Amino acid sequence: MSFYVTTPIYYVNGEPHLGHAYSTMAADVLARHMRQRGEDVFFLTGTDEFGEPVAQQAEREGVTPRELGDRLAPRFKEMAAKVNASNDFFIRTTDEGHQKRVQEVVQQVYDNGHVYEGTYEGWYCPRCADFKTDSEIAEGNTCPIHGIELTREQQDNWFFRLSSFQEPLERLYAERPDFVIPDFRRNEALSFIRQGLRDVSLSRPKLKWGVPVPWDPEQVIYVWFDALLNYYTALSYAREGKDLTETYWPAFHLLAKDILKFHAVYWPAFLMAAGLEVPRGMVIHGYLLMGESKMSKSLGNVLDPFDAIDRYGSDALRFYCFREVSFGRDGAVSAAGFESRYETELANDYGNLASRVLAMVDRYRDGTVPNSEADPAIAEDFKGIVTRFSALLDKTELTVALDEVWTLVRRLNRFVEETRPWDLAKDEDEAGRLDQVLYTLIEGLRVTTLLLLPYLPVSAERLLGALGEEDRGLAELGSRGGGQQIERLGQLFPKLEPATG
Ligand code: ME8
Repeated sequence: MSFYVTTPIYYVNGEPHLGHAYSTMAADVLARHMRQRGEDVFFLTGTDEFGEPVAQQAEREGVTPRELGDRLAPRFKEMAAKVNASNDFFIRTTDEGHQKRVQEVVQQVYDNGHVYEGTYEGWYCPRCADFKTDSEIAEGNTCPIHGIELTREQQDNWFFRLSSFQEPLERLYAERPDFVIPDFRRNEALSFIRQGLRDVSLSRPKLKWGVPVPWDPEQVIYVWFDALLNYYTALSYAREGKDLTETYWPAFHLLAKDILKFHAVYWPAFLMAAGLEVPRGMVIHGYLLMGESKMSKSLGNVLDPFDAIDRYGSDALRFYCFREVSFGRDGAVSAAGFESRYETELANDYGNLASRVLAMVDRYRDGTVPNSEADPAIAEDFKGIVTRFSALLDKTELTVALDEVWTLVRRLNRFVEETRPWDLAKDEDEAGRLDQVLYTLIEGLRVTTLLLLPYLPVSAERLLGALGEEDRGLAELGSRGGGQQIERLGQLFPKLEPATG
């Protein structure tokens, strides 16, 4: 089976921040987990470089949009590498291959009779590059997302007959109840559809920074259609001489609530209009907040992903974001909270457990894992964890799945305290019990670490190496016997002096 997962492509109108890193890390957790399950995975991320949001920023900075993109796209690429994303390709919408394919698909939509020429007048937000419907206008005639005043705009351009897809979209939502998850986001999208859909612009006349409309070079394709199409176009040119579309399409999309309408309404309609398969599904996550507001650099106390990773490593940041904020909901993050979870959970709960257990096997059994049976109580707590965990990640429950594993990590810590292997080691008669305890702990560590691998790719690799585990597939407790040689391990998460204070 193949699994194709995408992040939004980020506008090159500012430096990448933790919000962008969050989406990329989330998609990476899914990609890595699916690879462990033996799926043939393709993971895409990239940058959105056309349209008003970029053109206006370039104007403010006194550079061309192309220059702005050339400066910022590499920063987003660096961010992906920095958070240890295992993406298979990085798309830039300025790529030739993307533009060519966009024109082909848009031409197809035109040939299929879903495009006409007309005039549109309405309230417009240039930061969203979006005309707002009545229900999307906030108090004082402002944009609910950006808080800026909307402008009255009239445009003569090409229109996409979105209105004629109302019924097909309602049918899609009825047939595929998990097309948009979580449920409350699905309901939001569905009620937007049910309100009645108006046709939307497919092109822009004034703006020159975009992909030309194939049958009317005076116009450029509206940035949202060009951007959404990245998910489809990338497969056609990501590998030279090879079209991956057949292998991987349709995609599973990951995005935040700000761009729900484009993905859950416009995008499937546009694909239907082009005669292409609609996405496999999409998951909508919330915002990371600093205090009460959406994260932004100007607010200070920003948890900078680059700084945090330089100090604590990418695993720590990945872990913190998914553990702290219930995935799907908005949630606050802070530098202090990050440091505290690093200390209590990564360093103490997990890192100490690993080094203690390895040290005991080294000391009491010369580094060889004893052949034994798992302790029945622990076996009971671990029972079915792979199935439970996989089912949660199938629903992109990144936080609940992580919580499940963490409960087991804590259970193993309690097991050490309860069994006191250091006392058992003093008593010859307890040799069998000590074998069982050590075997159970090693198995527990192996099983939890395999599950944690997508969240903590660097440390999990180190630990699996020390455990002598070569396989990366998920495993239930007790599925491996003893006899293997382990190695001692230093601190997986060394203690650091807090940076805040
Ligand atoms: O909207 N919390 O690009 P964009 C969580 N180019 N996620 C956040 C976030 C926060 N505080 N801030 C940003 C665009 N994000 C278009 C997308 S896709 C075909 C085109 C993440 O640079 C989140 O994924 O404004 C959000 O949807 C995305 O960045 C918006 O990035």
